[in-house]
Amino acid sequence: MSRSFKLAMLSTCLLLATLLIIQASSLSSDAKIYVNPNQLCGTEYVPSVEFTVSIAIENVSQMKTLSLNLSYNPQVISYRGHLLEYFEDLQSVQFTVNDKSGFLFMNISLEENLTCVEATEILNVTFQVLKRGETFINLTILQIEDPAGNPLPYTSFNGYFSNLNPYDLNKDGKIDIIDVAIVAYSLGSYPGHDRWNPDADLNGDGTVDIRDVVLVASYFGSY
Ligand SMILES: [Ca+2]
Ligand SMILES: [Ca+2]
Repeated sequence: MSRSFKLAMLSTCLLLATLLIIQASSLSSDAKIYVNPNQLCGTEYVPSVEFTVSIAIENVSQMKTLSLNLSYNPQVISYRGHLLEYFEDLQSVQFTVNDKSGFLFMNISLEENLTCVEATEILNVTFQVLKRGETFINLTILQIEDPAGNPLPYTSFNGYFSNLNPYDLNKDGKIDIIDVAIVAYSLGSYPGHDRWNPDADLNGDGTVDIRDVVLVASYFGSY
């Protein structure tokens, strides 16, 4: 066997082994459960506005039961309602909301096992905005099992909500003298400078100068 033939054989084997590893890892990948959209940010979410997030699942095989906790900051948003209409044949449902503490708990058992690759919405939750602020919408999966009661591997992802004004630098829900002072403190600074604060560079030009102070001052008194 010539040397070049052996080398060609070796590289072919390596390539095949790599392909097998890639295939094996894609086959064994976890289910993905997440809050959708994962970020909701904007000053248009003023108090009393409602918004809905969904809990979606992808890439799951033979799911029989699912229980989860969704928690949020009840000072910022409030639970308004939920929809669980995707599963017409639920064997059992437990649903508890504690809007005072800021969490909801759901435990469902399906009549027919769920197998899906594409995103499937399980639950929609509607919240109402109470005030300016930010909150994680934390998703904790407590249990996801197949019909035999074996736990299924999964990865979960949280959501985040913020209606804070970008000029509200101390994130207290209003733009006042404190925010102006925060910008003024960084006056003359630039990346690497002792007093550099990227949030104070409101026009994003790489330095904090009088233009940034004028910008924050122009929003004085707003929310
Ligand atoms: Ca402020
Ligand atoms: Ca600037």
